[in-house]
Amino acid sequence: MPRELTQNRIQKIWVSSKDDRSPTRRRGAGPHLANPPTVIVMVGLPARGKTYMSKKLTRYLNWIGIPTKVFNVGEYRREAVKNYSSYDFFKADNENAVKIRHQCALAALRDVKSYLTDEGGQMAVFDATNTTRERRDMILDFGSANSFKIFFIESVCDDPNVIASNIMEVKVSCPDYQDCNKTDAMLDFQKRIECYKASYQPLDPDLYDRELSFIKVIDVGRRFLVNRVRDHIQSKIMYYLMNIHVQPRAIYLCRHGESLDNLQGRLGGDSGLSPRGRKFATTLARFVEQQKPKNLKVWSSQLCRSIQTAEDLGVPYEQWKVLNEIDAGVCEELTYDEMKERFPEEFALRDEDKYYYRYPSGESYQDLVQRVEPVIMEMERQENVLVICHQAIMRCLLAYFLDKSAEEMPYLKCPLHTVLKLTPVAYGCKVESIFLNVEAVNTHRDRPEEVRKGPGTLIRRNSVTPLTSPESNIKKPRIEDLEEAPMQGLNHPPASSASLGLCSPSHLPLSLAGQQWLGKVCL
Ligand code: ADP
Ligand code: FDP
Ligand code: F6P
Repeated sequence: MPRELTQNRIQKIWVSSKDDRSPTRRRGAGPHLANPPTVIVMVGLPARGKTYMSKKLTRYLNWIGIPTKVFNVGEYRREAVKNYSSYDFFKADNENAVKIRHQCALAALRDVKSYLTDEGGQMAVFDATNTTRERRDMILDFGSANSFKIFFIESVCDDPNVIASNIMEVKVSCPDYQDCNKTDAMLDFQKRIECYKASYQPLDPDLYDRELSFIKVIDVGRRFLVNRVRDHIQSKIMYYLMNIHVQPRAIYLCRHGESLDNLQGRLGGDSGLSPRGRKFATTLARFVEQQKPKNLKVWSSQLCRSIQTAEDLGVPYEQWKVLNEIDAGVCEELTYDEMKERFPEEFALRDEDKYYYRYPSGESYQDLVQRVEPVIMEMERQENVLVICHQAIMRCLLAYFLDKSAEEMPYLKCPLHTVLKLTPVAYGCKVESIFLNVEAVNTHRDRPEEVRKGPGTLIRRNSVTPLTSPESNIKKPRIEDLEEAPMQGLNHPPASSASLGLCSPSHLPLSLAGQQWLGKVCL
């Protein structure tokens, strides 16, 4: 008997009547992946951009709807050993430190396992050096024991200038060097790298690692080596990594000038600019002249108000249909009040779950993310870009750059006549909001108070890392309880130690070459 189908009221998707649950209560609620969860394992010497790529990739995967989290073993190590004093800690013959580092890796893997099995995660990024075969074999065993796919990303770069500038940009100001001047921090970090080099075994595509799935990013993306990419998401990751770059640049986002429909509070439509909207267009042209971004690429949508705004810049620009505003379907050209009156149920449903809500015969924010993904990919490839778009589209783009969750995205504030200038810095983006001093109507409608107070149905989708989360319920100083019985898939002793799975903090010394162990027994 064919199962009866009903239409899900929020997303307007046909589902079996037994399964008419809110999209937010379904695991992930992103693209339907039939795949088992994947652990992305970073590989490479320190200061090779592993954390940079981990965070950026995680932000992208979350944004496309795949719940992903980074597990940075450095944070676990800093949690375990509070007072870092020198590179001695990373020497291969510092046996106790070797044990601690192994314990930290196990603690992080344990959190990876909980995230992927109990917390709805789909991808976990295991961000450590993972420079030895022994470590990688342990991770592969962990993957097999838990039925997780393992995908390695190795960064290989030997250009001393790149390494020095990476250390300067992020390492000298990291917590390890908080009481240290930059020159000493630089020297210590370089010696730390030498410690790792002594035992580094790069992934070997010809022999030892030929069956593994991996991508090697060589010389900051100048070349790539791709081995046994096995599924859709792995190839998406590969494509993404091939498009990103680290050149300094600015991304300018703004909406078209105020339109005639904006003046009346009408959704969508294709009206032209109001007189104030025209003034904004000329002011934007002056703003661009003052900023003088080199080789600026200008993109607009294919709607009249956005094209009129771009035309006034007097520079070549590209029109993208995918940048057109959200399609409000049967509600196009209504005001919010008219929509509430004519389609009260739809109006309430949108407030209930604005990210997933799809207008009848129209689109949702979730649809927009799929639609603008090629724009994001192209923005990653470009250097200076100005995108003239629309309220909902700008929110989607902004959510990607600022790592905002699905819950926050549809309520991000993107006022008319205001340019947001995004400048990539270290692991994120600096944002400047520049109002161009031309008055405009306010088109922002907040989530009503009564809905906000109701039970939170939306899933979190942003990429917090366990030990750096501002939320205390996510922070877990996990290193303290390492004497617990090792969990399945994590009880593999390193070749050099008979039973590391059983090594509890009580087996560790009170102090290591200049460091202080802050595990339970030593406090
Ligand atoms: P790691 O995690 O390997 O110790 P980080 O990610 O902390 O290194 O280093 C950040 C720096 O790496 C940034 O300055 C960034 O510009 C740079 N970077 C990003 N991608 C790469 C890459 N593929 N190769 C080398 N450096 C990179
Ligand atoms: P990070 O620079 O990101 O802090 O420097 C290497 C390092 O990462 C150390 O902090 C950290 O202890 C280590 O990597 C974790 O990786 P391994 O367990 O592979 O050494
Ligand atoms: O009101 C301007 C506008 O760009 C409309 O065209 C569009 O439907 C709306 O904003 C999107 O914003 P929201 O998702 O908050 O309704």
